[in-house]
Amino acid sequence: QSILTAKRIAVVGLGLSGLATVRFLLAQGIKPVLMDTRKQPAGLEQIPVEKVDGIYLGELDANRLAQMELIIVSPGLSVKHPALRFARLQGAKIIGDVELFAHFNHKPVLAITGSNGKSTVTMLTTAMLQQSGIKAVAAGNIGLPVLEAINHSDAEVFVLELSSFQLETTDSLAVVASVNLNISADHLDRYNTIAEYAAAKQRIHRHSQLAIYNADDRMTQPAQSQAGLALSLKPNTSGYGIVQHQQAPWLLVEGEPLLPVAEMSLFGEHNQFNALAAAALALAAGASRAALAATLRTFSGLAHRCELVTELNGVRWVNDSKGTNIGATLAALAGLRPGIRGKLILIAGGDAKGADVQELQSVLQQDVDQLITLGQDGPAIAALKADSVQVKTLQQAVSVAASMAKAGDMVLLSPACASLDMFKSYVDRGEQFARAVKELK
Ligand code: UMA
Ligand code: ADP
Repeated sequence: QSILTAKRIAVVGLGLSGLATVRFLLAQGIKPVLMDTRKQPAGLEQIPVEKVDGIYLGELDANRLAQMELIIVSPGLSVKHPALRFARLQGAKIIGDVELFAHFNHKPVLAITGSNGKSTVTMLTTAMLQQSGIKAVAAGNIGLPVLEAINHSDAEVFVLELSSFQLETTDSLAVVASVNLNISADHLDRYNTIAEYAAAKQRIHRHSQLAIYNADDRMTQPAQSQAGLALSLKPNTSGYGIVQHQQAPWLLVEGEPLLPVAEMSLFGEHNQFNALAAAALALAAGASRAALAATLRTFSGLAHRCELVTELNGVRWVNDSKGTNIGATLAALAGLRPGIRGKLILIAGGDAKGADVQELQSVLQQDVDQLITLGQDGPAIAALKADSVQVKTLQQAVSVAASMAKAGDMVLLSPACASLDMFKSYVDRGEQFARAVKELK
């Protein structure tokens, strides 16, 4: 019985995933009602108006929504929206695009969530499978909507990056293996408590043949007794970790040394953990060990994640614009600090999304030599460290940093905050940073 036999189907939210959902429904011969709370969502002109059952923009009409039997809601919109709550009470079923994907997909799926490291693990896993000759397609929160990916007819495995928002509206996604990498405070503007946020992420393990979790982070553990694999960089018995082998630390995978850590192109301890997670996922979907090692030797990471922009007069400028929450910035500092001879100058601030910035205090004291802040929550972060400098623009932050830095120092943009108070996206913020740095020459 197809979920799409529902009468009166609405798509709420017309961003990337909403538009892909509309195209998918049209191809199934469905005529959906479309809504978006924005007056002018960007992709509106792509919709064939005559093929849909009306487009309603602006404040959601609760009565109209309550007439629907099935509502496919975008991740950017909270299901706690009063109009959606009302519709549910009136009997509407509310799902997300990933749930619809789950109903129509027949290929193996690997699923990745966590507060930090999702995109890195998603791309690493995809690359390991491809290196093994398996056609893997990465989709979901990474950027390609799942209902667009489903059209890749030659895909053999889907590697899905899933946010807590996507998981909230997903019930029946069956996966070959799932991983929940870590939980740290994020998106507390959409969740009342960290427990509520963690519970959304835990849903990834619900129909998983292999639930992979972080042994050092209890909130990632699958709820019931389920085929689980615990990852840890500390000594453990899972067969995954770091071992001393031939007088050097090696990645241990399925109980056998795989590769010396020093031969990985990614740096930082958090990336050793990401490598173990990707290895476990890729093996579950049929990758070869040789391909795992080959990928880890060459994969040097994604843009805007601890990415070296340039080295100028002995000063390294590093773009970690994707450090959009406190956990990410803490990981970046822990990973980078040991490799810095001189001072670490940190540029941070933006929209903290309701997080308690106090959690940065001890690291700001111990690992950061000079702090420059900007954005909406810049003042709260600046207050955590003596002699910090507050600026208005990223360009100012770069020139202040340049005036302080000497050979051997590193300037790191890792905001611990979202970018939306000042930029279009974290990509925009990272690109503006790189441009300002290059103009220093
Ligand atoms: N919006 C409205 N009204 C609406 C619908 C959306 O104001 O009716 C706003 C949202 O609050 C948000 C923006 O529009 O600010 C986009 O929301 P959306 O749900 O339309 O997003 P999409 O364009 O469909 O993109 C989504 C994911 N975005 C979000 O979850 C916010 C993308 O993840 C994902 O790549 C894409 O689907 C494809 O699957 C981005 C993201 O920021 C990278 N994710 C968050 C994160 O990683 O922290 C969760
Ligand atoms: P996500 O897709 O979950 O936002 P990314 O792979 O894009 O994660 O990495 C974003 C940032 O998070 C990185 O620049 C790094 O600072 C931090 N990070 C990456 N992996 C981990 C990890 N396993 N644990 C903690 N922090 C991490």
